[in-house]
Amino acid sequence: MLKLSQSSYWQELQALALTHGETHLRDLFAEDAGRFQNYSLRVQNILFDYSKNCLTDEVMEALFGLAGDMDLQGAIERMYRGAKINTTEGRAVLHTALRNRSNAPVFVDEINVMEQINQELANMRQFVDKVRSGEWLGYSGKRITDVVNIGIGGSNLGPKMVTQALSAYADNNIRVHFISNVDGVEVAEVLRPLNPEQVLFVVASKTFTTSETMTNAQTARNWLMASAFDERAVKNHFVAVSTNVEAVAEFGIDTEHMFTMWDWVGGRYSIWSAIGLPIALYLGFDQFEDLLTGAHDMDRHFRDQPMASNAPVILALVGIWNSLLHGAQCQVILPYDQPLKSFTAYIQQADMESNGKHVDQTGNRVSYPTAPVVWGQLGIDGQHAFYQLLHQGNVIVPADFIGSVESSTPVRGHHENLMANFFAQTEALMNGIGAGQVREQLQAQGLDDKQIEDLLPHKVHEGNRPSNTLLLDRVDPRTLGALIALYEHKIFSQGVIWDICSFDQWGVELGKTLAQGILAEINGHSTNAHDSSTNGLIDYFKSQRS
Ligand code: G6Q
Repeated sequence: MLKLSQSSYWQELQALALTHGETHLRDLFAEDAGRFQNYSLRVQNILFDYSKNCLTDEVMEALFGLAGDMDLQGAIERMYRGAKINTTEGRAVLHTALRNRSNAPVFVDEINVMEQINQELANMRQFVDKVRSGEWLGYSGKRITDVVNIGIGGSNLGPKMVTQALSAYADNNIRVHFISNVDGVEVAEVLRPLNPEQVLFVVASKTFTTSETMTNAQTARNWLMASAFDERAVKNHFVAVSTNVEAVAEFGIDTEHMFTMWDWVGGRYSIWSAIGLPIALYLGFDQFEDLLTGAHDMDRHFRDQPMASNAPVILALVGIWNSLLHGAQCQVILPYDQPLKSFTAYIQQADMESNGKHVDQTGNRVSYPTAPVVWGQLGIDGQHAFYQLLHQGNVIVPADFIGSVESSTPVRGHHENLMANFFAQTEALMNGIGAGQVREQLQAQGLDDKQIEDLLPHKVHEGNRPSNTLLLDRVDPRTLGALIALYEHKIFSQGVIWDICSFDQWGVELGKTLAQGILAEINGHSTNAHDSSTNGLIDYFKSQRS
């Protein structure tokens, strides 16, 4: 396989980026009445419009050529077939198998993992049905009303995002809560209003060593004991999701009440495993399966569609093109759908933890930007905050706009208002407002020539700011599954093209290790083993505590 810099398409794209430096999106739309049709496609209840990016057929051809040179198709096959593509950890990467509704065998080290996956799904269903039907009881014989997930990062963001996104599909049988922060404020806030007799804790940690999660789990256990005064109550109120049987048993959770995952499930891709248990408890297992089905539909699309009609591949290539053309190192994700309020945070982890790497697969420093800084929040709130920079700032930030044709909770007049803003923003970013138009507006307001010339540069919007639009039929389990998988495969495709290992996270591990050492110093003797700033800060913190 070629190195990226050896690909003639990569060189061609760099040349095209120079040629297109002056091209305005407005002109591309004026030249081609079919631009929307040509640069949009519909996949699994999602309309994907990428026409508001400064692309031409020539650029697209070169991008597809680049993906070919980097053997994207081969890499897709290797992932789906269970090859150990997480090279620095020697692991397969099989979130696609977790939602493989076709049940076609997938082998890792000659073992068909579909058997283990199906067994675990069956365990989950049985447990979920017991809890939701009221058969599973708390220590005092009362049914479970509240599930509290204790986990962080990949063991928190997904279940939290999905349960928020699909709350319209919940039957209020069970409420869900999330504790991730080791800041005691969170555990106190979540637990204070709850009744320990009716709470089920899901301690979610692949390693079962993450200090934030273990600290919170221990506090939750103490909280339960303060009510139950009986160690046996742990059995009724704690289940675990982990790969670490010994640590789960040591914590005191009955390993019969442990759900497993495997080393080929990365934390940020684990929502499809038993890490998704809070989703299933909240919505019921059938709806969790719909989520899996939606993702599987997207998996089939990604594996089978030619590049020219392959949504995740195109989304990835558009991102790469924008980083070349505009030097864009940011990507803003703007949902116009209240249920998707945590979607950006979820994709932020998936993207930045996967592709935030500066060396290629062989360990050499790369000469091109890799993962962008992914940020954003609900678009409608952002409009009244940071959109100023998107429209007129001195930096180009490619934007993904995500909205729905139907609201999951229709309230008369609201959705139309929301979506009017949605369409207006992508148009404004693309078109801008030229000097001529601004001058006319100011003249119509009766300003004199001097006033107009003074104001003009401030009111001109250059436009030509790229965006993608993803218009869902509605946020439902199946469509949400497909949307998440779309982004997962985008991230994968970019990682392959940038020739980086997308599935390790050594930067996360570093923080975990360092904090452990410092915690010992906070609780015991300072070692002064750090730089003067870190030593000084630790000493100051200790000396100022009452
Ligand atoms: C995800 C990351 C990270 C991880 C958390 C929690 O890909 O590795 O976000 O999920 O650090 O780890 P545990 O599940 O092991 O507690």
